[in-house]
Amino acid sequence: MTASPEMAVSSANPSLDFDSLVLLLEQIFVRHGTSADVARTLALNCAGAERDGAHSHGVFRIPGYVSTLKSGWVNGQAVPVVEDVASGFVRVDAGNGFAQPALAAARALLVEKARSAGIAVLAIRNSHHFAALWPDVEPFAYDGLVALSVVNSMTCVVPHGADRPLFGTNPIAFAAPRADGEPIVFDLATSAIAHGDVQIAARKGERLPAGMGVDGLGQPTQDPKAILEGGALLPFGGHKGSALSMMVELLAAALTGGNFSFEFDWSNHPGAKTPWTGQLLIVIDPSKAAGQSFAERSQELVRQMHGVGLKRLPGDRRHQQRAKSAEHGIALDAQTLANLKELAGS
Ligand code: NDP
Ligand code: PYC
Repeated sequence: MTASPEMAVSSANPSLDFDSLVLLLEQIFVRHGTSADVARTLALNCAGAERDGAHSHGVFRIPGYVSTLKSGWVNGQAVPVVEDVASGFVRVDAGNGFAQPALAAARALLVEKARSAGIAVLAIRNSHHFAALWPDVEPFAYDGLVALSVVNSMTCVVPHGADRPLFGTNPIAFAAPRADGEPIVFDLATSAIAHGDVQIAARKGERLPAGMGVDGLGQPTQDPKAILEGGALLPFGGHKGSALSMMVELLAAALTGGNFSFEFDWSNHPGAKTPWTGQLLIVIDPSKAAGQSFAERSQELVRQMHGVGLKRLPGDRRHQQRAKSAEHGIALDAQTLANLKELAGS
């Protein structure tokens, strides 16, 4: 990485190439107390989200990472401890650090096990996940593997039929290879809307669509501020999304040894924003399956979906945005860029 952020910026219409944005974000993380390895992993994740237009988990999150590190809530220097516990099971204690470095530390062992046993589980605990989930699964599909991941977050979602929040926004991400084209990837919160998107709507002064959340009195509201200030979110799809959110709590917390979304208390750490929970990944080697290659079968499914009129697959928007960012740079508004540089001390 040789580019300096300044060199890549045009002040009239600021945009950065990917490497320059990664470098700038690494500087911010290191300046606020992470190790160089953790900084690199988080910077790649966050810059990748911004590049792909996944704005709710791109540079918008940087002030939250910084205030969390300053609060002492998370250990930015943590070194994950990887345990090989069974032929198809790997455990990682993230040491109150971030989940992505824990995944990076266990990845080679996880892939080795998935390729030999056909399937392998990675259970990460004592970890903080403040990012989009697709970056955790998509690389497996580029390697010809199928991957599923779940992570729980912080209490802000009312289970269907309940009257107070308990679940987190609890996303599920899935990635599968296909023969011609980008892997099939989806990544969705099990809440009707991600907490990050509620914050973005509140900042922009926009109202939300109906059915996303309730105010502090439990009444339906389309005002994002009412949801953020004492209100709560609803699961997507009523009882169905609620069941999936419950499953995420079980897999990401109960199965890993991590906290449920309601189990941690960050009130003594003002500025803390990163949920201290757990994450589960399941990786399958589809070459063990019967019949035609999995990638050919998934290509056939896509072909049939397009044949019945489907224009957009999950992931298509991100990949289109990724191509645009490669051509024109990653667009940032001038104030955002100035704020990032200030945080980087540059
Ligand atoms: P969206 O509702 O924006 O998108 C969900 C999925 O559906 C994406 O894969 C998206 O693909 C796809 N999609 C959206 N619209 C269409 C369409 N019209 N046709 C076909 N596919 C479509 O995501 P969410 O708001 O639910 O989640 C946003 C992010 O927040 C996720 O990355 C999630 O991981 C993250 N998150 C993280 C949490 C954490 O604890 N770390 C907690 C909660 C959320 P595409 O990307 O191509 O648009
Ligand atoms: O957007 O819901 C969210 C979220 C929670 C934790 C990180 N992102």
